[in-house]
Amino acid sequence: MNNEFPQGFLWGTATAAHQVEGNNTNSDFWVMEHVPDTVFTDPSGDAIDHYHRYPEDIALLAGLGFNSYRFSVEWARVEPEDGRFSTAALDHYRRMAETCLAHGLKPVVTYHHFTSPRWLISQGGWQNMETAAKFGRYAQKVTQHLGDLIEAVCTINEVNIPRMAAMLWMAGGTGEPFTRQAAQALHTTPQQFAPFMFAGTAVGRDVILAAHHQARAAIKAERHGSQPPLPVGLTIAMSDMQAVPGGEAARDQMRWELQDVFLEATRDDDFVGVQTYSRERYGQEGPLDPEEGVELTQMNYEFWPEAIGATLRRAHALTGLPLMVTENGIGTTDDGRRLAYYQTALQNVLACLQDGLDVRGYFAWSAFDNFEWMLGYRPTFGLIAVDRSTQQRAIKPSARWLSQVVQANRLV
Ligand code: GCO
Repeated sequence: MNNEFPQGFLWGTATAAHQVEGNNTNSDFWVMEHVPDTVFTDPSGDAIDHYHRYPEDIALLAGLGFNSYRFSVEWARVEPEDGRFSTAALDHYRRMAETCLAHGLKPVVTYHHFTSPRWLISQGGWQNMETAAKFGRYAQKVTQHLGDLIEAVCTINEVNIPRMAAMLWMAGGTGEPFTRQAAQALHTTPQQFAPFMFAGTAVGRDVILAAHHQARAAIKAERHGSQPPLPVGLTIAMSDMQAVPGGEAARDQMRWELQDVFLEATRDDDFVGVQTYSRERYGQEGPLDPEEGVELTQMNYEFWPEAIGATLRRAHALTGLPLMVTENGIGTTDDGRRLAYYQTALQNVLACLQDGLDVRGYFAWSAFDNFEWMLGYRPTFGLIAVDRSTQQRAIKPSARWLSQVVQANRLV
């Protein structure tokens, strides 16, 4: 088997602003992390201070041979109040993109990665249709300010995750102390409480997809003329949804709700960002527990690196669009298992390429150990470890291995 990746293949790692920057105090998540009955294990705090340390961090990634970096712009910083834009914040992200380019990394930029400005939530957040136009306005500003430096835009990260959360894990009602406290702190009601992650209704889905479409139009309108077109897409959380015998109908129904509807909404996009970590099995009654005997990761997912092959094929079959693996990785303390995970995952990506799928790039989640949302700092997804007491970075062996693959542009 030919182990080569295509010329110009994008090799990168991914991060999200709130998970790495630190002190994202104007965001809804910051507020939710600090209410008395918070459901967050740790507050994000200084995170890994990427906001200030991005020059060294980007240099480190370049030193490993990557040719791209996927990072996100923080809406809560760029538009601290409704309609008030911060040039200083926009300049910060422009400097980040410039630093990437100076190091030979092509910036792939996400405009929304879970966090939103506080003011947006006080207005009904991701269940208010007006959010779509506000997101479009913000996307226009960001593109105006740094669009000339960007390789591709992911408008919204994991458009389907609120729906997944609502249908699979977050039963929590409006009466929960956390919801009451967070709603109050964000100047809204428990009934209208809709930070992105909590907008799991059908209305929330429609607002999110409308926001993507408005942003795409705004980005396309902003960068035109002599510049090459700027590819725009969204990203989707896709586990390999498998059925045990008899579970096909339950699986198909869930896959329609949680993946297919969103894949269909990418019509007219330039690419689809596929984000995969594991598989999920379905029986007649719905989702099943991990299979007996299959190794579990820190997230309690099955160690199942083959999943990326299945999800790329599914995204291809439903959309026919170019694809990018915008996230793939594993939370583990055993770096040898991380290396093994990437090895099998990349074999699967290669097999997809050999079958003619148009896969444009691969972004490992994540560059650094970072803030894993509700689970705090315990899960470690990074290729690079961070000692948060000193903010020292340490390259893990899995990163050295991936670095060889990236530099050879073939699986070694
Ligand atoms: C995601 C998230 C990341 C998570 C990662 C690991 O897009 O799902 O972007 O923020 O940290 O998935 O759970």
